[in-house]
Amino acid sequence: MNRLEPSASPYRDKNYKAAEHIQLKGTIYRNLALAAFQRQPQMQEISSDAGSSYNHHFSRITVNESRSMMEHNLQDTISLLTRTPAALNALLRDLPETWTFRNEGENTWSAFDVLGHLIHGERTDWMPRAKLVLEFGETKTFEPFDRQGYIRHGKSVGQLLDEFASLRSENLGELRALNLRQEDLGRRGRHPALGVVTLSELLATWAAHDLTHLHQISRVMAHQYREAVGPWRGYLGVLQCASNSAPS
Ligand code: NI
Repeated sequence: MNRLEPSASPYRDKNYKAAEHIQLKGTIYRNLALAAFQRQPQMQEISSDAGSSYNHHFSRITVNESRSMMEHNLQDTISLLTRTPAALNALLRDLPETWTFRNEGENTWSAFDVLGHLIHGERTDWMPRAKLVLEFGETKTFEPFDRQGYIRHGKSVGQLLDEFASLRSENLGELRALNLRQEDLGRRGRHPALGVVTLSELLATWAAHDLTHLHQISRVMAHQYREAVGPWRGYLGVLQCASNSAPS
């Protein structure tokens, strides 16, 4: 890897990055729950300022907040998932290949490779797994996801953007058609490496996975100008950032 980040970074180790990618899937739901808790300062004020007579009121708000958090999660997930193809399209279509086909060194991905990976996820990961959870629960283990499982030769960035947008639109149509209820989101499935996971966790991970790779694309593209920026390199966080998905 010809990365120019500080050499002591543990993220340079391929296995570490792979472990981190897997870990994301297990921790994202808990992180979302924590974020939801952190955006409840009003509740804490009500509780501490108004005294114990408001305890009942406080717990009622907590329950309501918890319910709306779950409902909003799915809506928020769909909102994000809907926008990713347009975001990538705006950034990458017709961009010079300097930006889209260069990577960070041997065995790393270009923006083009990331698009291929996202397409593969639409085909084999998210909705197929969601349907497996709903149909078989924990009794049927997900097929392992091949992170390199995409064919890139002979296609243009524009073709991959079109393919991704089309697949995402189909998948979101299927997701909406499922009319998932609260109890459905708690249904459990079995991941080949992580063990038992919920449908809610799977869907939240779908959205966070988009963001992970948007982050990665930004980093890979900025890497192309690591020398061109001269002394400003130290000011640019994206050139110091090493955390991202595993390339393998
Ligand atoms: Ni990924």
